[in-house]
Amino acid sequence: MAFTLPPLPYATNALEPHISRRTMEFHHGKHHANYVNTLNGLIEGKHYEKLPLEDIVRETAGKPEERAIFNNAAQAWNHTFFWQCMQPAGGGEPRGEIAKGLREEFGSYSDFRRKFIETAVSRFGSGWAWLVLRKGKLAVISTPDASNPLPSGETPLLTCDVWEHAYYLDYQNGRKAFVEAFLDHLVDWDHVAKQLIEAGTQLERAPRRAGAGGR
Ligand code: MN3
Repeated sequence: MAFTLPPLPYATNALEPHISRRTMEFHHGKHHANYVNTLNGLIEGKHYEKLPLEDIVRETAGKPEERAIFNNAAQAWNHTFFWQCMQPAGGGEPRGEIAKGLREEFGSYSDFRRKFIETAVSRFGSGWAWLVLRKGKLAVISTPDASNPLPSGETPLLTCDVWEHAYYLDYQNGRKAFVEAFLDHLVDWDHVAKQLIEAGTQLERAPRRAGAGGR
């Protein structure tokens, strides 16, 4: 069974002015579609055809001979997840369990925001910035190229695509401005909270420390 390109969860112009219709048309309609189509060609006649996308990613990670399959499977997965991480008029400080978790792990929402932006901007070349659940705690990480947190057993909660194709038409070389717009205007925190619930993990409460946010 071949994989199909999932439709966007909103209209191509729904994220304007932060992400233009033109960017979405290329990013979803060309880049994401191409990863799905290429993957289908690469796995034709192989046992991977019977596996869910996540399992293909986990099984091919770190295997040089399966690199092309890994790259296209991971990129197909990453993009579907990325679209779900955004909504029109989203972003800003979340509420609920995730807000508490961010405060406990990073000190405050603005400390989390600073760390996410710094991590996304300092990723050299192409890749992804993530908020993940790692052993019951929130962590901000980045991954190169197609790589994602699935093979290491971390639970992806939020991601931002920092490949140039994600922002170049709208922000040119301004990756920081793009990531700021993503956090301030686009993040769907309900989606993030849902990942946390589906992981079935209660966030571990950090031990109380003197001086909140001290590292
Ligand atoms: Mn992309």
